[in-house]
Amino acid sequence: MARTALNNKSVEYEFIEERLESKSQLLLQSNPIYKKIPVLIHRDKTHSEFFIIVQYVDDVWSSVSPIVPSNPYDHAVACFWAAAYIDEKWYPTMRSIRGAKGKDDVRYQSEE
Ligand SMILES: N[C@@H](CCC(=O)N[C@@H](CS)C(=O)NCC(=O)O)C(=O)O
Repeated sequence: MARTALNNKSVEYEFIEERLESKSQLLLQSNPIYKKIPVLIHRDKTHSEFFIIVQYVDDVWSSVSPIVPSNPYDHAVACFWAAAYIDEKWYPTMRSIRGAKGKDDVRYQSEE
């Protein structure tokens, strides 16, 4: 889903698959607190947590296809639903699918 933000902005990036059963050194170094994906590496700085990445992408490429509302109330509502939906629904669902299928997961690295 963080990838959708980059695609929405037509940002070119390198997409790196991550095997969550044996996390790479790059992931562990990039997100030492949570050790989770997604992670965005941009200009040698790392960003983690889906909605923080989306907001960062929206801020950096602000002139293209805005994602997060600028109106403070609408912004707060978007943050509320992003947190509630993504953390409580999306990731648990992805975890159960991954558990069922033994699938890999991913992280992204912007090329800009
Ligand atoms: N709160 C995080 C949740 C990220 C998350 O749960 N990622 C899962 C992939 S679906 C993960 O990396 N799981 C590996 C693990 O829990 O060790 C976010 O918003 O990005």
